[in-house]
Amino acid sequence: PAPTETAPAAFADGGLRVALVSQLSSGDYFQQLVAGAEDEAKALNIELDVSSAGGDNDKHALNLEQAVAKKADAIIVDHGFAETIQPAVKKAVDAKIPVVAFDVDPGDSEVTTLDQDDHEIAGQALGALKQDTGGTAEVLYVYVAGFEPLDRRNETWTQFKKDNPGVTQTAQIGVVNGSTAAAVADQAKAALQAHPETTSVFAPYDEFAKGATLAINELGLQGKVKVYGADISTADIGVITAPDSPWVATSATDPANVGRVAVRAAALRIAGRDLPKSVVVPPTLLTRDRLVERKITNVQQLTESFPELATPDLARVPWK
Ligand code: SR1
Repeated sequence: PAPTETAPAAFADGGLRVALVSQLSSGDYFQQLVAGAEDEAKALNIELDVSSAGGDNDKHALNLEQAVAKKADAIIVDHGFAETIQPAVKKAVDAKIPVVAFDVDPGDSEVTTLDQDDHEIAGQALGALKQDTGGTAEVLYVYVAGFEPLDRRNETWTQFKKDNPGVTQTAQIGVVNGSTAAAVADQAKAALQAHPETTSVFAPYDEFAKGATLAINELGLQGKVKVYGADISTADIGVITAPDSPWVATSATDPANVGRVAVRAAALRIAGRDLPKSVVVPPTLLTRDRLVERKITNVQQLTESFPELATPDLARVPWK
C-alpha cells in the first residue's frame, strides 16, 4: 500500500538507532530474520545494530544491557529465556526505551510482544501428519523445553496426543546448539534404531526437521518414516523437494517477513503510534507435494507463490 503520511521528522532526518539483540544466530531461520530486519530498517531510515549471543545466555543479557546503556531508540530482543532477559528489559522500560520481544517472555506489560502463531504452526504440521496416517502413528518427537515457541508448539502436541489415541510417542529427543541439525541427526539415528516401530517424526523447528531427515536418509528409511516440521528457507526447500525426501510437510512463516514486522513495530513504538500489545504472524502449511507441483526452488519463488506469507498490514507504518 502507498504511504498515507509523510515520515515524522526523526525518521526523515535519520540517526535513529534500533538494537536487534538475538540469542541465537546459527541456522537459516535467524539469518533470514536478520536480513528482513536489515531491509526494513534501511527502508525506514533506521540504523540497525545487530548483536547475537550465539546461544550464550549471559552474553544475551549483557548485549541487552549494552543496548540500554547506549540509549538505543528502541530494542528488539529475540529468543533466549525469560529469566536471563527480564532484568535488562526492566532497565530498558525504566529508561523509557521501547522494547519489542520476539519469541521470549519480557515479563513487562510495557513491552510489545511479537510471535508466530505457534499453536497453529504445530496444529498445521500435525494436521498433515493425521491426514497422511489416518490418525494411527508411532511418532518420534523432537523438542527442547524453555524456548517460548517450542513450549507453545509442545502444548499443541500434548493436546493432539490426548485427542488422537491412535498416536503414540515412541521417544523424545532434542538439542539446540551451534550445530543443531547435526546433533539432532545423531540423536534421531539412535532413536530410530531403538524404536523401529516409528512411522513419523514431529520436528517443529527446521533445524530439527533437517536433522531428522538426515537420519532417515542415512538409515534408508525414506519409504517408512515421514517428517512433519516447521519453518522454511531456501536450503529447507532443497531438502524437502529432493527425490524421495521424507520431510513431507512444514508449517512456516517467512522469517524475513517476521524481521520486517519486528522493525516496523519498533518504528511505531518510537513514533508513539498505536500498536497492539501482541503482534502475531500467521503461518502457512507447505507440503512437499505443493512445493514440487509449483516447482519452487527458493524462498523468493515461495513468497511469490504463497503471497499470504507477506503480512504488510501487521504493524503497518503509515509513512512507508
Ligand atoms: C529454538 S527456537 C526455534 C524457533 O524459533 C522461531 O520461532 C522459529 O520458528 C524456530 O522454529
